[in-house]
Amino acid sequence: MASSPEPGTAPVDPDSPLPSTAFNGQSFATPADPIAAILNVFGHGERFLVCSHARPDGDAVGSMLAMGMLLQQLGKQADLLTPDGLPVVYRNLPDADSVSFALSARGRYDAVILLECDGIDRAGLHGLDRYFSINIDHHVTGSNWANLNWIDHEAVSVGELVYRLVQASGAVVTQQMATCLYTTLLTDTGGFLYGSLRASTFALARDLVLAGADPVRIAQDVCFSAPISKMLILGAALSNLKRDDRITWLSISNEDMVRACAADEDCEGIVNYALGIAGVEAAVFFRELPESRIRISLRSKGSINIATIAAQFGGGGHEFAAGCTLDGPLHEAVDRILPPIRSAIAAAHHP
Ligand SMILES: [Mn+2]
Repeated sequence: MASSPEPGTAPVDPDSPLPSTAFNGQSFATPADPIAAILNVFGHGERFLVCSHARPDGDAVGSMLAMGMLLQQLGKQADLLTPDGLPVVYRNLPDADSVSFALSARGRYDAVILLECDGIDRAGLHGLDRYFSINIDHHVTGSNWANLNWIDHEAVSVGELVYRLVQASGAVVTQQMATCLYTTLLTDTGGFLYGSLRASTFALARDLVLAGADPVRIAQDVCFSAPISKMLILGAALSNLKRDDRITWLSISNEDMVRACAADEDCEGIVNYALGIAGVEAAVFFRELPESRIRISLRSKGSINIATIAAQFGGGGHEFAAGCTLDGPLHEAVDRILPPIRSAIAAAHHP
């Protein structure tokens, strides 16, 4: 069950076992066969730590849980750790209550597995750099920062990569695992609407349903179980909707968040409402954080690569869905973000 958060920094703790020495000094970087390399590490270790990015989304939660189930089937110990609570819509997932909450990682592990993190800091956990690291990601802005890296931009979710590991390992795709992996597909494609959708995505969805995932039940849990605060914050955002030719943007202030008693997770997906307008090619959602920084979600319908724009501002993501964080105030963040989007759209139309 959830433990209370630990202090932000982990001093050297004499009671804390040493990090693993099993793979120290080895650097696999980008092996030709990353699946075999990862399974090899699994085979040589006993205890693994599984993490994803801070403020976990459906892909983060579903792939962590499925990875934990895989390791358990392989006879390993797997600890799942996140610095943030799970969004309420994912708390019904199988084994969701096995996820621990802390701000630092401690204990003896043979390796830490970081799912969809473009750097070790993205996990929001202190102490991870002590361990042998395995990076599994599908972002175009992903980089080979870990000891062992597996980045596949074509995977629709990191869950898809976990599924391939499960298959290669000979483990059984249980109903619980299928439910978690189907959730990663459903959420990272916005309900099979965008992302790297191809026939293989639907073949994978089919395999997962055959393995016991219930698509209607999962959709109800994930898509139709929002707290009222999410609708209140959506209303506030839509009341600020603005348009300039092919770009739309909307925003919420920290005051809006406080008034609606809204949580971070309530902001998920709001940007898609701005994108869903005829003639619009790119949409931006600006959210003022309590410390007055501005968190920005960027979406493209396909004519421009929005990840390169996010990367200009220190962010990242996918070609058509990305994010970054800028200094406030809000109007200055708007003034910085819109011009490169305008230029990219103009270039796409008059190359
Ligand atoms: Mn993902």
